[in-house]
This record gives sequence, C-alpha cells and structure tokens, in this order.
Amino acid sequence: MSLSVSRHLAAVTAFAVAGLLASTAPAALAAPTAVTAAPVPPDIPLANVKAHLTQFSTIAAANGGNRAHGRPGYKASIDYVKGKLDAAGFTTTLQTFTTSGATGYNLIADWPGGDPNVVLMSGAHLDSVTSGAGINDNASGSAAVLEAALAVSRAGLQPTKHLRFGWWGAEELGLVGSRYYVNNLPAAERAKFSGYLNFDMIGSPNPGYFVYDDDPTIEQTFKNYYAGLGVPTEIETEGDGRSDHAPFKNVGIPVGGLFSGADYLKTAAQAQKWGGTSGQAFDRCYHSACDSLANINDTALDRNADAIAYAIWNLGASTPVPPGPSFENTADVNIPDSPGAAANSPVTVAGVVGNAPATTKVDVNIVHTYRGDVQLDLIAPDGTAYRLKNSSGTDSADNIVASYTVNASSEPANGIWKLQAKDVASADTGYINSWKITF
Ligand code: DTR
Ligand code: CA
Ligand code: ZN
Ligand code: ZN
Repeated sequence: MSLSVSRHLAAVTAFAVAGLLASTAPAALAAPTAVTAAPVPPDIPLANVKAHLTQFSTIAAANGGNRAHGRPGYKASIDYVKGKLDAAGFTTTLQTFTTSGATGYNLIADWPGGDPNVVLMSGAHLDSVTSGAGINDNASGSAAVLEAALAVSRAGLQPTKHLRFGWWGAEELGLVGSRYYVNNLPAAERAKFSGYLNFDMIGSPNPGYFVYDDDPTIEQTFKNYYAGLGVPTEIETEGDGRSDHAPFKNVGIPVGGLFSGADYLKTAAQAQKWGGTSGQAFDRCYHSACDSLANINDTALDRNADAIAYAIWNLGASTPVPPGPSFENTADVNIPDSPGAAANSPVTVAGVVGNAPATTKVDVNIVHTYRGDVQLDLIAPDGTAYRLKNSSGTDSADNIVASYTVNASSEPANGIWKLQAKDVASADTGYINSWKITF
C-alpha cells in the first residue's frame, strides 16, 4: 500500500470520527439563516443599446459630422449621457480639463450605496475622431456601459461594492481624459479601487471576441461568461496601453475589459471559430467617416453588453468567481530512477471552448523520497513544455504536493495534456500519485 493511500485512509478516518462525534452531540435547533443568492445579471436589451447609438449618430450629424474632443458634438454626447444618468438616480460629476487648446470633459457617475471603500468602475471613452461619428469607436462601448448603468438602476441593485461609471474625453488624443482622472485621484482614493473595466470598440462589424489578459479574476469572469455562451475568446494582444485602462493599470489598479477588434486583419482560424471574413479588418471603418450606424455587428454588441452586466453583477456583488473546468488523473505512474526515462501522466481535455487561460493551474501530488530529484513539466497537446519545477540537489524533503500556474494562453485547451516527471538523480524513487489541470 503506497504511503499516500495510507495517509489518505488516515485522513478519511479522522474525518469520519469527527463526523460521529458531531452527530452524538445534541445540535441546537438553529434558526434558518437567509441565504442571499448572488443577484442574477439581467439581459441588456440590444434595442436599448442601439437607441443610444442612434442618439450619438444624430448628435454627430447635427454637429459637423463628429463627436471629437473640443467639438460641439462631444459636449452634446456628454449632455445626453448625463441626462440619462441623472434621471436614473446616479450622482454625476462633470470633470473638466484642457488639452489641445480646448476644454475636455469626463463624466463620472456613482451609484449610491455599496462599500465606499471598495470601488468597481466601468468605463468607455465617449469621444470620436474628427473624421466621423465614431459609432463603433467608441459609441459602442459608451452606449453599452450607459445601458448597463441604467440596468443597475432599473434593478435597484444593492451590490457589495460601490459602483462607479466613467465616460472619458480626448481618448483619441492619447488617453488624455482617463489619464487626467487617474492623475487627479488621491492615493487614498486609488487604493479603494477593486477594479476598472474598460470597453473600447465592442461592436466591430467583422468581430473578434477578445478579453484583456490583465487581472486574472476579471479575465476569468469574462471568460466564464463567454464559456456559458459557448463562444471562444482570445486574449487581447493589440492593446496594452492603447486604451483607457492603461492609466489605471499604471497605478496598480486591477483592470480588464473586452474588445472586438480594430484595424488588424481577421485570420482564417479566427473566421473559422467566429464567423465573418478572414483577411479583412475586424473594423474596416476604424477612424474613418464610415464608422456609422451601419458599422456595427449586432451580435457582438449584444453579447458584449450582456458580458458587461455579467461582470458588474458578479464582481460588484463580490460573487466568488468560479474556476474554469478541471481534469484530473489519479492513476499512479512510477517515476523511473535516474537515468531512466521521464514518467508521463496524461489527461484528455474536451469540451472547453477556446484557449487555456493565462492562469492555467496545475495541482500535483507526487510521492517521492527526495523531491529535489524530480523535475516537472506540463506538456501541452502540441508538445510544448511548460516548466513547473526544477530539480534541486538540496531539497531532500519527501513528496511534492503543490500548485503551479502557467500562462498557457497560446494553447488550445482541448487535447491530451501530460504531467511529465523526470528523476534526475539516482538512489531515491517515487511515483505520480495524481494531478489536475484547471482552466
Ligand atoms: N486605441 C483605440 C482602439 C484600439 C486599438 N487597439 C485596441 C486594443 C484594446 C482596446 C482598444 C484598442 C482607439 O482608437 O480608440
Ligand atoms: Ca442581450
Ligand atoms: Zn479610436
Ligand atoms: Zn476607441
């Protein structure tokens, strides 16, 4: 009987004894406690989001064809959003700044209630470039964040955290508005932020589904939402520093967000999983006059708007973010003593959409009489090796019971993954007792 089984039995025995002891003691009849379920996020009506887009389009048409910083169309956009939020019970603040010789505006809206010392903020830049109405870039994000805020009001949501929303000015001039906001946040205020969620271009006509790979919890929240839809996502790689999450990230605030693509071309593989047209930009009208109401993919806008609500309801309610799916092999696999071959313990992963996350977790249980002998690698289905543990001539303790996290976001999740254990020093021996991979 291997050591781990006897230890395992001991653990089970201890638990059983405890259970018996508990059941013999007379248990007081405790009053049933109310269990507050996590509030269920609402569906965000696409029609409502598109009605805001229509308003922004009308505003641009009535103001020289754009909603750019320093132009009347931008201030008219701010006034529209502010009016909706004031009517819905938000506490709004208009923050002004000057750049490129013109007054810029940030609109900040606080939903009354929640822990004032724990702030979850969602935001989008409201300005367009001068060449057009900026409906995808970024009326799409602005409208979806606005409608999510209005949904909070409609629900009378009372989240654990304090919810804040922001619409940024002069993003197209270099993240000027969001930078101004963060730079003017006292350190004590910055410390209250549990996260900032950014939404810039979320309705691209040839859409991709990209999730920012910054804060793991925020990233997992969005991935869980899309996994529920069965829609694969990819890590957003274009944008580090290219939108309004950057100033927040630069001061250490956890950030995340969604993106449907700009001027990069959709690959054949992406078209295979998402539909649309390969070899064509995600948004052919990026920063162009044709970024109009016709430049929106309704499915992407709808899904992303719902994802925003999902994130606000879950992250705002401090709902524990469930880990992704996991797969385990509990068969004992002998590790040949040095200089023998490496031992491999496989798991077959199936039914997981998309790639493994940047925070792929590997739990390992190895029985060995000198763990320093053992070198561990995670082998992806395509053979890529991710080093988990190096050998060590000084680590003479028994057994390896540990968790490792690797960034396997370039690997499709489905396929055969292996834990590879190699004994690199003779005389001590052992075996893989079990291991588990969690996405
Ligand atoms: N800079 C944004 C568009 C943009 C380009 N790449 C990314 C990545 C992530 C978010 C946004 C963007 C703009 O033109 O507004
Ligand atoms: Ca919806
Ligand atoms: Zn832009
Ligand atoms: Zn943008």
